[in-house]
Amino acid sequence: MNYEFILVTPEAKKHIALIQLNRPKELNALNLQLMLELKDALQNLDKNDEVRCIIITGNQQAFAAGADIKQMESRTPVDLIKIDQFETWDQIRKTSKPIIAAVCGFALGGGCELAMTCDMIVAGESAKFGQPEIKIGIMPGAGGTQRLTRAVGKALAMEMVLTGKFISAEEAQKAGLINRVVPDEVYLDEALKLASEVATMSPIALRLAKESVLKSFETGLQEGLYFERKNFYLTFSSEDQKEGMNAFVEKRRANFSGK
Ligand code: DAK
Repeated sequence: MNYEFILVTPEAKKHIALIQLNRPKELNALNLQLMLELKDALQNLDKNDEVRCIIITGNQQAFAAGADIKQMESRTPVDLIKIDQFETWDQIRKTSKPIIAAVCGFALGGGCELAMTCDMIVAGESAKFGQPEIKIGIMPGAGGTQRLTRAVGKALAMEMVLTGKFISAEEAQKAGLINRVVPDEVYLDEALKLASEVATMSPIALRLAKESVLKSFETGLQEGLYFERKNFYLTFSSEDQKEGMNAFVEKRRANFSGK
């Protein structure tokens, strides 16, 4: 697939792939084509054994200002059902490798939802997060009411969803929505640093650990603990478990092969 609206660097650094949303004039508004490209890129990177962590970013002005309003404006419910964008978003959510959103500028509506679909968020200090759909007569449709509420709690989520208010990177960090705030000039470098740390780990353990953390959003405690236990046992079937523990005993750095 040739990409028109994203730029993909499969090896931005060792074991780290970078996807840049690339519709700068439209503040990276997420049109259907862009989302299909993103899905395709993530599916390919997920299958690429060299890749252990993926970063999704935009530019200094915008991560993404939401779904493309101009493209959505004349849609009917039947159009929406036929297009079935949820299939695309679901596939993105199913990426098994860790994804870091490197956010600067606007992360609004679908842009905020996309960042929240990632596993960690690093933001430049000018980043603004919001779910302003209410201002255009709709409401969040790609997880905004659910993931935001789980991350920041009811009070702030309600205010953001019902008034469309934006929050700053600093507020987002205090509220638990994002991992760290850094100066704008280094937001991507910091995301790469975090990704580098992740990418030194066993890819199998990363996958099972990510799956287990995400499971906690969907289950009660007992079921979640049971799921975690199975994945924990499974890590012991990997060569990486032997290597990791051996390296500890031998007081050296582990070199994980992904087997
Ligand atoms: N869609 C289309 N174009 C957009 C856009 C958007 N979301 N956001 C910005 N643009 C375009 C502007 O139209 C403008 O284009 P020209 O007029 O120059 O051609 C250009 O980007 C620059 O924007 P502004 O001139 O407005 O720039 P400002 O700095 O003055 O304002 C802003 C920046 C981000 C505050 C403003 O552009 C803005 O309010 N944008 C809209 C934000 C918004 O309402 N976002 C939520 C959209 S609804 C679903 C999945 C996802 C969704 C729904 C369903 N399924 C899976 C079914 C998501 C829905 C949404 O995100």
